[in-house]
Amino acid sequence: MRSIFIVAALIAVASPAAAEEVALRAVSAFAEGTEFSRNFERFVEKVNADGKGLIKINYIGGPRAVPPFEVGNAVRTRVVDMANVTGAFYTNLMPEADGLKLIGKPMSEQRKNGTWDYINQLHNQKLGSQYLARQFHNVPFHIYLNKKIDKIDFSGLKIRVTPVYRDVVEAFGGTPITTAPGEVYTALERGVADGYGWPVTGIFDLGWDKVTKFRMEPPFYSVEVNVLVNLDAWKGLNDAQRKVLNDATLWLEGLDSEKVAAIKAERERQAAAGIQTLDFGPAASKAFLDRAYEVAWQSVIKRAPETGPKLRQLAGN
Ligand code: 173
Repeated sequence: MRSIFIVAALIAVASPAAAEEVALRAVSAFAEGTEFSRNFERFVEKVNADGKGLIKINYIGGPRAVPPFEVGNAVRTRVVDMANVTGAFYTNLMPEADGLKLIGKPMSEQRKNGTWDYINQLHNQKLGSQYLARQFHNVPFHIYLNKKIDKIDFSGLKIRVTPVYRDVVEAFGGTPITTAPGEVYTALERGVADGYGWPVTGIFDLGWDKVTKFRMEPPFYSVEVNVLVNLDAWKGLNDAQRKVLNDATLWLEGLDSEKVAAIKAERERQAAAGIQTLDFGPAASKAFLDRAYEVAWQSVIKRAPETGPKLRQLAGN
């Protein structure tokens, strides 16, 4: 018994740095190793390398740990300290989060012009969290379909959605069905859904190319996948620990520049896999985009009448 105390005392004396290293538990709302977790996983590696002795992220993993639509609440209640999650998955706690997809300016600009600051305040207040990073501002969404349409009209079609696509699918006559990404394959395979919303990238990760016939043009909105840190956890860090996270954040946001080539490659890969594009020309595309932005802003402003207009003003569209 006595020897245990002696050993413990020796360890404490021998490695003071270890005692100061803070460990944060992190999850991703997207499956491990897939498109929208991968850059976050690179961020975790970087923080753990750069922050040695100061800060460490223990990455628990993807939706098997916490279901996607519960990740926001898990950060709020500090079930986890950090999460990689899209605002679309926590609109129940923060309706403004549905407006983040409508903000497509690079983060370097958003950090200068007050946009990041305002969105961070909203996260502080409503989600008890720090809005550390936002990724994929330059990656758009699409509607993918298994039934051919001859104009942009989803009448009679059941389309898998999250809050990202709900309003636009309804505005064009479709029937929205909400599911987590993990249920998309089965919904398509069984014909429960005739199509789905998803970014331009990532459909190969879970084998959806095998159950997808068409990708509709135009691309719309901006993907937003955020790194959130529970606010108490954030406040508990010292300056050096925060600097490791802030520096890694700027690096993570810079990875968006890789997406230009990735999107081009992905479109080619989809074509090679036999996925046909449905393109109704510039006039129909413009009408679709105008309506897509308008119905989405109206929906945000309706549910967040105090803050929604300010968000729209910052988005500038
Ligand atoms: O389609 C979705 O599940 C969704 O809303 C989303 C958001 C960001 C990245 C990928 C998917």
